[in-house]
Amino acid sequence: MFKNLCSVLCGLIFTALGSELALCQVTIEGAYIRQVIPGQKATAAYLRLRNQNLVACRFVSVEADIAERTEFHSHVHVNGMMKMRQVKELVVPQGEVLEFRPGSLHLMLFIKEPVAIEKSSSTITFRSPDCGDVTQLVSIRNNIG
Ligand SMILES: [Cu+2]
Repeated sequence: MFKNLCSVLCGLIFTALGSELALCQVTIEGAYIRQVIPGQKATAAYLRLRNQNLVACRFVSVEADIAERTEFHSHVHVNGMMKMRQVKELVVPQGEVLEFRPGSLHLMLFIKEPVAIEKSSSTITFRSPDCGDVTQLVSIRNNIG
């Protein structure tokens, strides 16, 4: 219902102005970055990406303030072992939510030291050639499993 209304509204706005407005974009929900443990070079971030755009959105890269490099990672089982594997790009179908959570798909932040240990938050930016950039300030939390 909401999805349909959103599509109609966006359609009207696109037609009227020929440009993209703040409505019906991709949003980041429930995001947090796991606190960096001193001595470690990387940490993970978890969130939900909700696509309220009119089209499927393909994300080709992601960046974080506190990281030199940020990657999409998935967990896979190889010979009974849990391993992380880089995922080059992700697609969120129109109207759907992609979840990044512990033990599954996640963002891997290869951190800048000592910045990452001192800060309590970092911006995270997803880049999509179809849907533009999606940026949010995300807090860094401790004591999360
Ligand atoms: Cu990882």
